[in-house]
Amino acid sequence: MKGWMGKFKVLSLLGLVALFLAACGKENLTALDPKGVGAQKSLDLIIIPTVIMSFVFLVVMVLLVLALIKFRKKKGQKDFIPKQVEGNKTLEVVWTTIPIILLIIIAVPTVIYTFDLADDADASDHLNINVTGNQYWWHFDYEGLEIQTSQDVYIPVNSKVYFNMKSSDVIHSFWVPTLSGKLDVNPENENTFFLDAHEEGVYWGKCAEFCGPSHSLMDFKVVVVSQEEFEQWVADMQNFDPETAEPATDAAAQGRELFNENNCLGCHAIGSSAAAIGPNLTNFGERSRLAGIEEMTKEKLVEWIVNPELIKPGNKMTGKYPEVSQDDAALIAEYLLQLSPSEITTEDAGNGIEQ
Ligand code: HEC
Ligand SMILES: [Cu+2]
Repeated sequence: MKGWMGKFKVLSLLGLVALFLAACGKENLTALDPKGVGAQKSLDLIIIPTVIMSFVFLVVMVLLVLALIKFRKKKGQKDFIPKQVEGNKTLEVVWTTIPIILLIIIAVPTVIYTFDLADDADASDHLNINVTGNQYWWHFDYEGLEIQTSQDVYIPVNSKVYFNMKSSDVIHSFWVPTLSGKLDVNPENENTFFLDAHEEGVYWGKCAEFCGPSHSLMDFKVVVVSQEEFEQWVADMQNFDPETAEPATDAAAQGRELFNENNCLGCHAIGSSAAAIGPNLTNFGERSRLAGIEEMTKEKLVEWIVNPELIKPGNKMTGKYPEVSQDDAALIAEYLLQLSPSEITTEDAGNGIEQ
């Protein structure tokens, strides 16, 4: 009975591990299907030790099984103490040297890749994006381009893009598993690394450092587009002038009035203003998700405006503006959803995890 229970426990544990790995392996939020230089190097560094360790495991297991079979007590054999062997120089040298060699084989590429990926000597020749991590959203400021955006960051394919990161509050961690490894985002100092994506697409990013109640909802997207599309996007964003852009419909125009009246502008910039207590909403209508995570529908947006706490507990918007009625929220939603200066459209495949 006990043995059966033990087996059951091991099986259920294995089941859980399999389930966990299956979730990790889903498209678009995986480190095992690299689409960028950093992720490719990380995968190499996963494979090398895995192969070496599997080989070591195999050799040890074979020796163990052989020893168990060869030296076990035979039927009818009397009890006796076998010859005791103490100290064997050759053996000890062999089993000390082999692990040293194996560790060197692992260490050399690890150290080389680590320095490669942290190297920012050529940063000034490339596009630089200043990133601010905030509880629970990401802000992106394109250096020299006067473009501010939040939640979704657009970059050109096959091009090194440097991310200079700082936090406005607690420690976060910037992680787009399909494109590269993680980098801590600290309040005290700036950390820099690059992404170099080799396939167009929308890649999901996550905050990988526990930062408060909505930490697990602190998602963002890296939208990788062709060089031409990127230039188009930059031009569209720069040409957009919130002062002169007329709302698409009457409802949207009313929504704009309400947006201005309800203190929304106190935290949300529309246009290239750098003020960013809340996400920049210039291209809100093009975002793949609401607040980084929710499906982008009018209903969800109304829900967010009326009570964001239900969607992201502990967020920094709740309670900081006058109460908004459902009807007013619907008009504001009309206004926000038509904010889309750029013609570049992207399809978001989601993070592959059922919600
Ligand atoms: C005190 C500052 C503040 C005020 C005032 C404020 N917000 Fe926000 N808002 C935020 C913050 C912070 C977030 C990011 C929340 C998160 O994701 O954690 C946010 C997120 C949003 C989002 C989601 C943005 C995205 O990129 O997905 C929308 C839409 C929004 N706010 C609309 C409004 C509207 C409409 C008003 C006025 C009725 C308003 N906000 C007032 C701070 C504020
Ligand atoms: Cu975070």
